[in-house]
Amino acid sequence: MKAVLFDLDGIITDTAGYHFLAWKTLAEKLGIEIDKEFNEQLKGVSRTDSLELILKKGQLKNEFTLAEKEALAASKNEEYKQMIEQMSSADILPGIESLLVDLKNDHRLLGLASASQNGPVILKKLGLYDLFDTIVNPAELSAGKPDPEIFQKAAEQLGCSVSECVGIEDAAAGVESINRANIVSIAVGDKEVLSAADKVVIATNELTADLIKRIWTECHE
Ligand code: G16
Ligand code: MG
Repeated sequence: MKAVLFDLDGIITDTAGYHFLAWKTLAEKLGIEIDKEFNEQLKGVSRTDSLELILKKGQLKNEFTLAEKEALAASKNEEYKQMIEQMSSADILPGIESLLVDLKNDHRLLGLASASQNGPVILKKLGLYDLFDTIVNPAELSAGKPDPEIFQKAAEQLGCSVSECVGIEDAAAGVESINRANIVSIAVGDKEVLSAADKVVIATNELTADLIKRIWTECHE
């Protein structure tokens, strides 16, 4: 195992709550109501695709031009950026900082495979930016998760083959993306929702360098 590829939201930090509040503000302005249950569909989904899902929910899918949709997505992002402004290392999910340090000390490469264009800013706020060897720019992808492209690209940017990597995700679409890239997948969350993963743990503090290496080895035996 040469590299570990991380999702951001739900694995390194919990930005889902901020995304939800920012989308809710926008949706309300459009007369659309969204709740936490609907928000589950937006996890791991790109900004543009999230807006499409919200407009579809309000039956407003064909009511806006491309330019108007871009303006709506930009206004959500402005609100979101204000919310993440106060993030700090206190917002790192349990066990993640020591995991990243352990993996680095063990000479493993670390990659970020997040759909978020705010990924680099958030890693800097958390004080984790320097630990990462590469960050995929989601704006350069032709397709988002569940397409395998983002995880394939992360491996490629690190100079690794997919068989040398493990991918870590909290969303079903993300696990599908890892699996379709032929990368060993570890998921954090609900065992039923994430059953497609090679291994599911309940919380981030269960992720250790030893566990990740063991799962990779088992999958390559
Ligand atoms: C995250 C979130 C999604 C969000 C997406 C794009 O994905 O889970 O809800 O829509 O990033 O974020 P932004 O608007 O900041 O570009 P991930 O892949 O980190 O779980
Ligand atoms: Mg996620």
